[in-house]
Formats: sequence, structure tokens, C-alpha cells
Amino acid sequence: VITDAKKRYSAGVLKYRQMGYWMPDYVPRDTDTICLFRITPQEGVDPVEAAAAVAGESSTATWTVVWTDRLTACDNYRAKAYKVEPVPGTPGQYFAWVAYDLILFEEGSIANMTASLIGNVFSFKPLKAIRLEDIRIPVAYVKTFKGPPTGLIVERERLDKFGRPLLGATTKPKLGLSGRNYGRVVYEGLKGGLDFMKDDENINSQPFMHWRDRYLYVMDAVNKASAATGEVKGSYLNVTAATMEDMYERAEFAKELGSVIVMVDLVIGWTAIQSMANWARKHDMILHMHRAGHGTYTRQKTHGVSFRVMAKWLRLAGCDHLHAGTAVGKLEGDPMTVQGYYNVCRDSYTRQDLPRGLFFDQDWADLKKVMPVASGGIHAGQMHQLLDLFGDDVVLQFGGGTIGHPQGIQAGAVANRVALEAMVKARNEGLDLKAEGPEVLRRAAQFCAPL
Ligand code: CAP
Ligand code: MG
Repeated sequence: VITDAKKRYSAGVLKYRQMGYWMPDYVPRDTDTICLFRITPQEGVDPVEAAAAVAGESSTATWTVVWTDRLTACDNYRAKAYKVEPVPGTPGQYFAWVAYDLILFEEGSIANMTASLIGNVFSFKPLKAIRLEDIRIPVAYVKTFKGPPTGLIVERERLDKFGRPLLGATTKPKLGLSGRNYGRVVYEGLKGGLDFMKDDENINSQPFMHWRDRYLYVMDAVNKASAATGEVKGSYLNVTAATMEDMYERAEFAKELGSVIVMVDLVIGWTAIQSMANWARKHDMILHMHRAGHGTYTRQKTHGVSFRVMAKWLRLAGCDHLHAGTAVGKLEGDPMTVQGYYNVCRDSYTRQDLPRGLFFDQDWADLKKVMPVASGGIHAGQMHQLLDLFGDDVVLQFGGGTIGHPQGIQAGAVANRVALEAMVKARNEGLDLKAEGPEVLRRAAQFCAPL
């Protein structure tokens, strides 16, 4: 059989669909991982062949039939493209559904799963572009991951803060402050009413402020602000560094100083994220995930990986906070799609919801819930929209929207806290936030200035 197949392949006859990667009658099993790809085949490439090629290259196949296929249980190991449909309103683009058997991925390893699903196949010649739009991860595979170290329910208990979104701010400017001045900003923000301050994604240990110096001043500010306000406060200390050894050293020092939370950037990579999640789990710390770099995967609408998929992988990998967009701030994202990302973070069971971009049901198998973070160009004037869009389980983060306040940092923090509390009260009294929010905000503003 294989000799015959090889001959036909050399003659250009046998392609991926004949190699067994197209199975239109296949009914996915509960234990299969299912991927929905948006594919744009090159001119003249049959969409079904393109889908079969995706299934092939993201599982067992190479460009030709190999003798050694016969030495494996190749029927199980081949991924199966089982449905292809044109994407409505976008000529040349197709949705392709591909199922992967449970045996294909190592237990609890995002690195392994992604090496198949977004490995070679994303630079594959028969395709102009390919985007992984959504994924259904089977419960059997979900159970092999440990997920968020702390989760949003325990986080609220530790903070003793309920019934409202949490408030945060990114210390600005992004780069250049000394440790002492940095600590002052943290104190002002927390004292004014924020629950958290945070390091920016690109602040690690540059010459103008080494990490130990920052941690010491920040934790001093956190302790003073907690004492002054009687509330639990925190500041996400970014432990992102060049090596795991450096990250562990920084995280351990943060813990030693009494921090409840550490932060990493997505750019450290899947394995490093899973290792830091293990560390946080072991030490009962909250792990904040800044999605720096996600736009290189997520932004293009025809090529890359949707953020809903990234959010699913990050929940499995184990983060407690995840930047998930604002819909109303400085960074791109529409309200419905962004709400879909929030559902992926916070649901016990995510339902298919096509208007929100969710193509599959996803059972989270009791994995803890991630607290989404809305950050990027937002300010107190949008409080009604933010509460209406995202509800209570979210951290609203206003960097420029606190530190850029005309009357100073503390005034900025007060404005955010007053606006939030006024809006939560209005919501709890049954007011329509969209219609009546701006007036509630205007009235609340009287209590903000002067300090
Ligand atoms: C916000 C921020 C965050 C982005 C990340 C910034 O500052 O610190 O990095 O919000 O965005 O540097 O822009 P501002 P996302 O509040 O001053 O805008 O979570 O959407 O990836
Ligand atoms: Mg930032």
C-alpha cells in the first residue's frame, strides 16, 4: 500500500486528504481537542486539501509518506480535519475544524500542545494565512493542568474586598524613576483608595532602578498605605528576568518582604509561566500575568492566534490575573469579543456564544477562576461603561488615569475610588448605568476635589 501511495505522491496525485487527514464523517470524541482554524488557502489550493494539510502538519505528517508510518498506530495519531465551511462575508477564507486525539499531547504541557497546534503549520506554503480562532480542550486534558495558583475567590477572601471591581494603577512613567520616587507613586495611589499598584511590563532591573531597590521601596509604601487606610493593599512586583534562576530569586525576595503578589510578562514563554505558576502555588502567592507581546499573535484578523485561545492556555498554565482588554481604552478590541475573553477567564463552564466569538462549550473541570484585568488608556469617566461591560470580578487599572490627574496622584486615586463606589451604589439601586451613569459620575466628582 505504502509503495503505491509513494508512487502516486511522486506523481503529484496523493495529497494530505488521501493521506487520511480529511475525514468528513468523523464525529469528534469527548476526549479530543478540537481546533477551529480560519484558513486562507493560496490561489488554486482546494480548501479541503488545505484543511487536511493543516491537520497533517500539526500532527503526524511531513511532506511525503514515510515508511515508518506503518510502525505507529497512525489512525489515532493523525489529526482529522472533519469540516470546512466558507467564512461568511470574507471571500477566500474558510473555517476548518480539526480534531486531535488525547494521546497526541503531553499531560499538563502548554509548550507541547502549542508546538503541534501553532508549530510549522503557521508558515506552511499552501496557506496565505492561518488563524487559530478557538479551541475546545477536553476535560480529560484540562485535568492534567493545575491552573491558577490562587484564583479569584480566594484572592477576594485574602483581600477581604467584595461586591465591587478591584482598582489598580500602573506606575508611570514606564521607565526612568528611581526606587525612592517609584515608592512615592505607589504610596500615593494606594493611600488615595486603590487596591493595587503595579509595575509596568518593561520594568525589570535597569541601571536607573535595580529590582531589590524597587521591591524595598514599593513594599515600604504598601505597608504604610495599608496602615494608613486599614485595608489590605498590594503592588504587583514584576519578576520577569532573563533566567528562571533570576525570576525565582526575585519572587522569593518579594515574598520575604511580605508581598502577596508577583507579576510576569507573557514574553517569558509557556514553560517559564508554568514554572512560575508552580512557584506561586507552592508559596500561596497571587500570579499576575501581563500579556505583553500578545498582539504579535492576536492582532491580525486572518493570521495568528485569537486572544480567547491564549486566555484558555493561560488559565490552564496557571495565572490568577490576566490582562484581557478594555474595549473602551487605548488598545484595540470590541466589547462583545472582549466579554468573550472575560467569560473564558471567569466561567466554571463556558458556553458556546457566537456573538462573543466563543465557538465551543468549554468545561473547566473546577479549575480555579482567573481575575481579568482591564487596563490601557482607561479613566474614571468611563466607570459606568466598565462596570456595565465587565461586572464586579475584574481589576480596573488606570495608570495615566491616576498619575495624570491634574491635581496629583492621590487625587487621581480618590477620583477612581469615588467614581467606582458611586457607580456600584447606582447599579445596586437598579439604575441604568449606560443612560444614567454620566450624571451619577458628574455628581460624584464634587466629592473628589479638592482633597
Ligand atoms: C496601561 C499599561 C498596560 C496596558 C496593557 C500601559 O497603562 O500599563 O501595559 O494596559 O494592555 O503601559 O499601557 P495606562 P493590555 O493605564 O496608562 O494606559 O492589558 O490591554 O494588554
Ligand atoms: Mg504597561
